[in-house]
Amino acid sequence: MNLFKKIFSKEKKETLDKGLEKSKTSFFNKLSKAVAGKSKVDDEVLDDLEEILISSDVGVATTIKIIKRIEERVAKDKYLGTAELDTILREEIASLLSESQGDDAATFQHSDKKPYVIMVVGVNGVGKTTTIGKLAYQYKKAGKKVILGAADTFRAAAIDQLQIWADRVDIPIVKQQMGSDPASVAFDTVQSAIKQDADVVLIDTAGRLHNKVNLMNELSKVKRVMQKVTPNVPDEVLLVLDGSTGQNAFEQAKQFTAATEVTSLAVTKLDGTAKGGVVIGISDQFKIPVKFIGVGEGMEDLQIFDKMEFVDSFFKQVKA
Ligand SMILES: Nc1nc2c(ncn2[C@@H]2O[C@H](COP(=O)(O)OP(=O)(O)OP(=O)(O)O)[C@@H](O)[C@H]2O)c(=O)[nH]1
Ligand SMILES: [Mg+2]
Repeated sequence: MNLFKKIFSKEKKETLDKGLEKSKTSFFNKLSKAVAGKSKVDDEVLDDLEEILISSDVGVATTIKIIKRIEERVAKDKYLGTAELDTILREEIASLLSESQGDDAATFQHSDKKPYVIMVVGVNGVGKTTTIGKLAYQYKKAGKKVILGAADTFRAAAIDQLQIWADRVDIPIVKQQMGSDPASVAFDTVQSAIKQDADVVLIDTAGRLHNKVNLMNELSKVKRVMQKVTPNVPDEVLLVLDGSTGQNAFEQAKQFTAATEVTSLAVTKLDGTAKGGVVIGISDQFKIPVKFIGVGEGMEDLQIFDKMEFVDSFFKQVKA
């Protein structure tokens, strides 16, 4: 089932272009400085490019990969003009993303299994609750019946915030008091979804507990307890990462993927940051599909991550 492609397609290339503007401007400004007065891609240009990619938060490992590929092309073609560097970089980044994201990552596919349970995880402040709200809005718009589960019981404000999204999107929410057992909230939510024949369940979770081990244990427990209602849930564990934190986002991805099975990623706050390159590194390093990107705080500011569109937008000429 290709649910989101349809809704997201006519869309909002403009929002993406605008969101990536800072990342692009910063990247291409540095790049044009590096090649100023040079006609040929030589070792010095490659060194500069390496630095630029790293400072754009692409990450060291992915940067090395990209540089190596360009070196190979330089070696093969003997002469590579700096004028072509943009095009070549674009090709290499696009092929890197294709390798790591597969071909259908741009669609949000899931089976018609009911209810389809998505557990949303990530450290505090990355945009979990907001992403849930935006997703719920898209599902609702697509005619799906959605239920939210307020399994972040660590703070009262967290429950209130999810309630605000439920009201805004006009969908039901299952919640308990602050401090109650998150697993019990998740259990109730899935049970209620089955009773109401809902299509999609979105479970919000806490990003902050007394320590990391507690958090990971809690997430495992939430999963285990939901499975008492119906086997093989959650269908997705969506890890939300804050793109504006650059290298921290890498660290978080490392920790979460080590502790729990993450099936997809959402990278938020790509608007207004110069660290958009982080998406390239994260896709390449974790081999987990980046399904969504957040480009603003509003209900509509969530996009399917389309790797080609992303590259297009990134390399679209920035006005000087
Ligand atoms: N600019 C921008 N802001 C965002 C985006 N996504 C979320 N935010 C903002 O980031 C802040 C934190 O978002 P939340 O959704 O509360 O984050 P959370 O992960 O649920 O945080 P905790 O519940 O504290 O763990 C809010 O002010 C959001 O409006 C985005 O894509 N772009
Ligand atoms: Mg939250």
